[in-house]
Amino acid sequence: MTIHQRPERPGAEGPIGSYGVQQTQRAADAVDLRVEELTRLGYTLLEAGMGSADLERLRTALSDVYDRQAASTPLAGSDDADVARCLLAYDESFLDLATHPTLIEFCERLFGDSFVLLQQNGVINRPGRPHYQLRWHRDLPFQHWVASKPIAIAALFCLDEFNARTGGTLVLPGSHRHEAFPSDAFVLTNERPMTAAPGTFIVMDAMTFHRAGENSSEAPRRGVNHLIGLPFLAQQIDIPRALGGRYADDPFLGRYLGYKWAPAASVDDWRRARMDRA
Ligand SMILES: O=C(O)CCC(=O)C(=O)O
Repeated sequence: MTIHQRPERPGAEGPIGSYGVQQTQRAADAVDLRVEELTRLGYTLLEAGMGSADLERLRTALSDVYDRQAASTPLAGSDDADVARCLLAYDESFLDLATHPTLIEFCERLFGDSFVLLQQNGVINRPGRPHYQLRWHRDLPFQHWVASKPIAIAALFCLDEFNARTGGTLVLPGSHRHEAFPSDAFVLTNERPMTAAPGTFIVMDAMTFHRAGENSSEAPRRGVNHLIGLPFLAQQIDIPRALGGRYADDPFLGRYLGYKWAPAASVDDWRRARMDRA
């Protein structure tokens, strides 16, 4: 995306009338427009174009992973109830989702070559059930500062229909640009419920305040959230370790899954890796 110096002549830019405008952001294609929405509003939508059989496979896989995790650490009644973590370490279909070409193209446009998967969580929003994610938060929680450029995004993949009845995500537009959480009156006036079909990524700047909506439908509303950011940010769960070294040698996955950014084991290792690259 480029900032374009606007010519003085009025009307030279086409149908959008303006005056006194000397700089204009250019969106050369649909991906640029999505990036612009993300940076200005704090959120955008990406269609993954996934078929119903693939969506159903992912729903079943999410349920299986959650049951396996709940069997090893009881989750009912805890803050982590109805959250399944590090899905791709349990089922390869979630690695396919985390590397979906539409999502990766968007990340490349936004971040350039270097970005890392920091978390991949399944979120099960059940009807009438409390959920930790029903409260407003940033996906980089406890942070009260703003960056001039996005440093991380949340890409929440909708496995079910997201709308006001099913407990679709609510966002506060522009909140990634302000340090403090807004007033109650601002929240009540400006919260925006996301409507999205299954197979859509709801992409937010990780500093945009958001929450899951209350699910008043009869069925669970499921999603898979991906936190993806610049490599100076730390993974919540050590993904290379959870994968047992798998994909480390793949040029893209070695970076995206975090192998490349792990702290060097020693000064010698760090120097050797640097020399190998030169
Ligand atoms: O499920 C949702 O609508 C929001 C999920 C969420 O807030 C999160 O995973 O951080």
